[in-house]
Amino acid sequence: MQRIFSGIQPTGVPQLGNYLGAIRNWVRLQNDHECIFSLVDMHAITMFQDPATLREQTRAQTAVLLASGIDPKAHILFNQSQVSAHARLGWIFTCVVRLGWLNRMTQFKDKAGKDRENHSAGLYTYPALMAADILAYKATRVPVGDDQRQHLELANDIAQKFNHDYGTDFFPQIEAVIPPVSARVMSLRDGTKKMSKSDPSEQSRIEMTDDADAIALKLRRARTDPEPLPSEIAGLEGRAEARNLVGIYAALAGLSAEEVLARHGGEGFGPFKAALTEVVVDTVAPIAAETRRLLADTAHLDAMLRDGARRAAALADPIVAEAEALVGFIR
Ligand code: AQP
Repeated sequence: MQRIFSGIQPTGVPQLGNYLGAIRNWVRLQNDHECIFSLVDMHAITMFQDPATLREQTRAQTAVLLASGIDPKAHILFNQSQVSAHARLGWIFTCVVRLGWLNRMTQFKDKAGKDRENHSAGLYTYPALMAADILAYKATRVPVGDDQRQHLELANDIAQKFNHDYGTDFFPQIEAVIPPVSARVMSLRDGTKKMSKSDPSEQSRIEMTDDADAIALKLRRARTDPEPLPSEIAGLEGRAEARNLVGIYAALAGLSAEEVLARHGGEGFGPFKAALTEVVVDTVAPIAAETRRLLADTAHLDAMLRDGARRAAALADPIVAEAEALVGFIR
């Protein structure tokens, strides 16, 4: 059975893009893969996080993952900082990755913006730690949204350079598993920006803990253009917001964008948004309710993360110890 690793940053409440681009895929992959899922809190602090909020968000995300159908007994679910193998291999990879490679990463440019000098070195070297997250388990498949494609290509470059430098074939190549539809859900306020859990505007995203009223309000306020929906896919050209809402509907209803347009083409956004609200609420409301129930017992969530971390460490420690020996560290 192939081994999968994937992570999510506890930088806020998971949003619909995280769900459609990653979490939903994770749940399906559990059927025929050995899965390791992580709340990557070490990545989260590459941008400052208030400590109490970080703890709260780590638990909230754990609860959303469980409510979405992640099975922590058959698979592994843990928070990254509890398994030291990530930091150890992350450092080795920071020494393998080239500055020129990191300079090309568009996520750093997007997140740092013009104020590059004032961001943490961790935000810049983030892809080296991400490569370590995966390769500490020699995982070969990584389910992610389209925004992470470039980081996975870099992880393969790092693995290849490590193997070359140390004369080994120790680390395998990684394959990205990117969902065919809604690999990139866009902001409700700006169809050219991806939906993000740390976007300052809460109106820009559907959170996986939103209730039906909040979802309806956010979708009513979602930016659109004055034209009705087209009946053909070509009519979405240059209409980023319309394309995004159609894409969300399609992903949640299990339809293609063409099928959505065949049903709703010619409608104004008023009725379409009402239909979309129903589809979104059908998926999100039960997850939100179960999340609230799970969050009532934080001691249970913490114990579950500790158990996951113990099992993750049992897999990663021997692999990372072997990498350390290849590098020349005495043990
Ligand atoms: N808008 C999106 N559409 C599709 N997939 C998405 N993902 C994130 N946003 C979208 C996927 O969710 C997984 C976990 O993401 P992450 O938490 O590691 O970091 P991120 O990609 O930076 O997500 P956010 O929500 O934008 O977080 P912040 O605001 O903290 O930067 C990944 O597989 C990602 O592809």
